[in-house]
Amino acid sequence: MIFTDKNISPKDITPKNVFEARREIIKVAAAGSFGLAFAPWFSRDAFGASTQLLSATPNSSYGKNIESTPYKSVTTYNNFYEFGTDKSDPSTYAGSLVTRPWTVTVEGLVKKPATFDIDDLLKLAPMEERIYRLRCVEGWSMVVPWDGYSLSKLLNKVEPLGSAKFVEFISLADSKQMPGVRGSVIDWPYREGLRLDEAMNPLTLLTFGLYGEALPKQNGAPVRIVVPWKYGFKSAKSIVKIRLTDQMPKTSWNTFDSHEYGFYSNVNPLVDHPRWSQATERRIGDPKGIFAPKIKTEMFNGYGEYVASMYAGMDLKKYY
Ligand SMILES: Nc1nc2c(c(=O)[nH]1)N[C@H]1C(S)=C(S)[C@@H](COP(=O)(O)O)O[C@H]1N2
Ligand SMILES: [Mo]
Repeated sequence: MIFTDKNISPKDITPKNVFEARREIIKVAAAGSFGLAFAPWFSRDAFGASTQLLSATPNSSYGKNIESTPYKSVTTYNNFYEFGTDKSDPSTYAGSLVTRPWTVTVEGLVKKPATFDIDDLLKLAPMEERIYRLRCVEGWSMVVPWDGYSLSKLLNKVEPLGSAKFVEFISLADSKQMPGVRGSVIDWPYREGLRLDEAMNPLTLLTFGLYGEALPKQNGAPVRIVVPWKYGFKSAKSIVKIRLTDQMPKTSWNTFDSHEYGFYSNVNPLVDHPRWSQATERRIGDPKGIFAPKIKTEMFNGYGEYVASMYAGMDLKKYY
């Protein structure tokens, strides 16, 4: 079925319907190719989102039988401190973010450092859609169909040197576009990091979209990282630089308070945040709101079978 903005409104339909309908649109618009497809007749106003559709092949290897969080919640309940600290600030203010032209520089301990134009980066590898849980350190979670490809595909292109041990991610910090950067909540630019093996793990997704369309600005357009077994703050948004290093990078949250935010920050119900428990979580977008049943948080956010071996022998209470 194909519909236009004339006969549908996001308020009338369930997110699942939107998802399925979009799949149909994507199939028609992209006819099996990967990369970007434009459907100019499909108004962005219909869903309050961009018209830039991504043709992504579903990869269900890492997420089965989980209901995605409604699109509206995913795009209106956000953490993106460059646009303010309230959950509604990013969707209210991120409109000022300019996402074209945009480049991502990959540098440091690599054989072939390079700067990629975002539209080339989109086409570097086939786009996949993976339904991942994202667990925020604050105690809420969501389930999102993310569109992208494994970060390893990009890292392999630049050929990491044997001396590279860590990967640093640096977000844009432009106070002209990002009102939050004028304040000093955290140390800008937003910086995150992973060990090289974590960055190369196939689960780590270089992410360009969600629900089959280019990332809304509030979710980190035009490109972000998604690391599903770690607390959400490890998944840096709107990145402009990726740097391979031999030293553990200083990250924004670890610099803010190293007792509260460790470098690893693997989701772990057994290691509490100094100020609150991490044993349970609340799924955002649940129609029962604050009365929704608490969900038990899983070790590695439920991705242990793919990632636990990377931490064999490590004391995860010490390396939180
Ligand atoms: N640049 C940047 N990236 C960021 C953040 C941020 O404030 N700035 N917040 C992080 C946090 S705490 C979370 S939980 C996720 C939220 O992603 P979402 O808004 O797409 O759900 O983004 C992470 N990436
Ligand atoms: Mo978070």
